[in-house]
Amino acid sequence: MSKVSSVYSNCGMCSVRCPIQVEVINGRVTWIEGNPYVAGIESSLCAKGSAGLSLLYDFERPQYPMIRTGERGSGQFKRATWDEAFAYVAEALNKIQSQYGKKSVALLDRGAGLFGEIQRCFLRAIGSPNYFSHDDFCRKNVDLAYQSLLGYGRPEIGYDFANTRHMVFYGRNAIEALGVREVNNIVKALTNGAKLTYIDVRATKTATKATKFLQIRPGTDYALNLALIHVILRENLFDRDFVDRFVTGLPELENFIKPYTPDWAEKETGIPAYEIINLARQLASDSPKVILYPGWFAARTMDSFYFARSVIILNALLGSIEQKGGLILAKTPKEVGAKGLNSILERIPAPADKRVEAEEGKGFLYDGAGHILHLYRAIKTGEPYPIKALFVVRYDPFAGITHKDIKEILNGLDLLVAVDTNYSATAWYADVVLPESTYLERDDIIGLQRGAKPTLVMRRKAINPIYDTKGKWEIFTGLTKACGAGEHMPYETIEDIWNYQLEGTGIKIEDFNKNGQVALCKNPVMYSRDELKFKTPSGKVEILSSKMTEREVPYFLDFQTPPKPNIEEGEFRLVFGRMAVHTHVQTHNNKYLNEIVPENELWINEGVAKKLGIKDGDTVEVSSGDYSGKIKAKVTPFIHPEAVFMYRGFENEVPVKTRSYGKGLNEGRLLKGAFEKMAYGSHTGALFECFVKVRKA
Ligand SMILES: Nc1nc2c(c(=O)[nH]1)N[C@H]1C(S)=C(S)[C@@H](COP(=O)(O)OP(=O)(O)OC[C@H]3O[C@@H](n4cnc5c(=O)[nH]c(N)nc54)[C@H](O)[C@@H]3O)O[C@H]1N2
Ligand SMILES: Nc1nc2c(c(=O)[nH]1)N[C@H]1C(S)=C(S)[C@@H](COP(=O)(O)OP(=O)(O)OC[C@H]3O[C@@H](n4cnc5c(=O)[nH]c(N)nc54)[C@H](O)[C@@H]3O)O[C@H]1N2
Ligand code: SF4
Ligand SMILES: [Mo]
Repeated sequence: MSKVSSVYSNCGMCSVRCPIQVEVINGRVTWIEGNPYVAGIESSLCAKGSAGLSLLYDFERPQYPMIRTGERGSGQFKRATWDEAFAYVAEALNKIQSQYGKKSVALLDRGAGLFGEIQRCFLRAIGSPNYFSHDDFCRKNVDLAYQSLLGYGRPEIGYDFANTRHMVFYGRNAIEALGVREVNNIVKALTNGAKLTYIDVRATKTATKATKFLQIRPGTDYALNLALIHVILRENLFDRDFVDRFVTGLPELENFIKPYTPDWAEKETGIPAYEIINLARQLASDSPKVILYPGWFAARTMDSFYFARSVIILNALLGSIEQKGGLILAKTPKEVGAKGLNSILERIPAPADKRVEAEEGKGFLYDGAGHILHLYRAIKTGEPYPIKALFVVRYDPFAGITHKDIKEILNGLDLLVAVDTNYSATAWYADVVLPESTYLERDDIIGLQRGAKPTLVMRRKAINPIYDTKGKWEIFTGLTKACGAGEHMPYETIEDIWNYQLEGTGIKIEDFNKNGQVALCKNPVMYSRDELKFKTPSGKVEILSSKMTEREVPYFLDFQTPPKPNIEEGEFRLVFGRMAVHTHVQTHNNKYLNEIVPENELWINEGVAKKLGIKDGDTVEVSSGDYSGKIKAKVTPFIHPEAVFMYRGFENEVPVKTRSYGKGLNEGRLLKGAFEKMAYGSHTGALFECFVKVRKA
């Protein structure tokens, strides 16, 4: 008789974490599909989610803890037991912290997300405040913009695509850079007759679904928005009731926006003035059921923080906040009448020291997780104080900026520890590799999914680990104990953690058996305008943000025309993005996904390519001054002449990942100077500000 079971869990193939149902037969995972009980998923998964099986059964991933024996990056490691690895790390940390202080240890995380509190506990338990997340290269501008205007962070904002009338996406290539539920809702809206205005430098898959595609000059989205605000204010198209009740700073905005007319914006963006005026009028007539989407990845240009603010201001002017078919604010457990989880982090005393960037004066915003570029600078220069040990968790900094920069930075460390499920380039360079079990082989702490209906989610293992790997909770409790701080994480089993988290909530571990989730209220909670209050000090949408006042950040930024690449000389702005079948840098060696797309191409405008003698399918050389590589050209009319584009994350350089080794070209290695570019007001990265040269190879 076969033993068959179904486990409800969460996908781990990208950071969206779609709910899944996993089928296990005789201890082997045989099938993964979307959790059929969750609306908007209805059993569907994307290609990456379905390919989870070939991550699980891949032998080209780290199978046991390893300690480096050769040069950094040589790939020479010795196998260690977990106890040996923990003891090795603890001893090194002890030495570093005695010499440089407790704060000289940092942890760089892909992001706290649903299940990420556990690694923060370790850092806090050993007394360091230096927690950093990848957000500076991803969504931080959107997050800080929301915080500055509404007092809510980005994870607390939902978008009611299913019920909207008009969506505006700025390079938010949602059909390809996807989350299953979001795509399903967007498609539902389009089927119901909603409009989608899509703005990008190239015609993406999302552009092909759009009602209107507006091709924009690279780096000028902020100019477009200034003109949209201009028209909406000049023509009185805004939602007066919402603005009167909830928006402060309108006269200052009106004054600032005066010179930014549609005719002016046409010259900057290449989008005709009449299109801008039409869009503003359409949005007004579709309002309040409109969503101007500030996107996800907004670490693009130097003005990205102000761009993100302009998108949120547009939503506020159109009254689409806390509105069906618009933006929805997350409710805390308390707001829906429930008790939330107990925090395993908050029970540990916070360190007295300040994070590196908190010592760097004012002029930029910061919040819960530190700024990566400040961290890198501290490691490199020892200012404002030295960082000598770095834990990298579920993140691959090697894959983001140039080798020259990242090596220079990481070589400043006495200890580099990677916690990864794969051989990332950073793990390959690390002193100690602590292999985490894949999401199908591990339990995680309970997470709170925020929204109008806050919901607790549990990730449970479908099978026991195949190799000598551990879950994150085991790795970080183990490390904490080895460092002599075990009293802060007194857990022996995952149930100890779950029970602590659930204590006093009235919810039990068994309550997750039914479908992996427990909602904290029956129906989504939304506020009427009479009940609505924002989380800013004034309770309003603050265009003149208190947070910015306090941090001495200007409220407005004048638009600066981006530099023009010398196209005739084969110079272009390098832009890049995600593809539907891959996740950043982590899936290119996956047996199934590698088979579907093994390498990338370089999109280049047809007219320009002709002048440079480049034909479709030719091999071209792309160079930045620090690095050059070869890639196949995709010659197309569907990209702006000033930009070249490639899909992200190819050209794996870790030889033991044999399927993807050396295939394609990595955009990160070409980002010369990106390390020095800090966006205005937010100090995030500005990854689309680098130019490259292209010529026929
Ligand atoms: N050059 C360049 N830099 C970028 C971007 C870009 O497009 N180009 N994009 C930016 C954005 S938006 C983002 S979100 C980041 C993405 O940051 P990346 O570092 O590119 O992210 P991923 O490929 O998602 O994953 C990083 C590592 O996490 C590991 N991993 C996956 N699952 C697990 C797990 O369950 N446990 C553990 N411990 N490790 C796991 C993977 O194997 C991988 O090595 O990069 C940012 N930086
Ligand atoms: N399949 C898949 N889905 C993912 C991910 C993944 O790795 N794989 N990662 C997830 C993560 S972490 C993130 S952050 C999101 C990212 O989601 P998105 O931001 O939607 O994704 P990208 O592919 O980075 O899109 C960048 C787009 O910006 C365009 N662009 C370049 N310059 C400009 C410009 O000046 N103006 C405008 N308007 N557009 C421009 C590019 O042509 C490209 O289409 O995707 C998420 N979803
Ligand atoms: S979008 Fe795809 S890869 Fe990401 S969590 Fe959902 S199913 Fe998994
Ligand atoms: Mo991201």
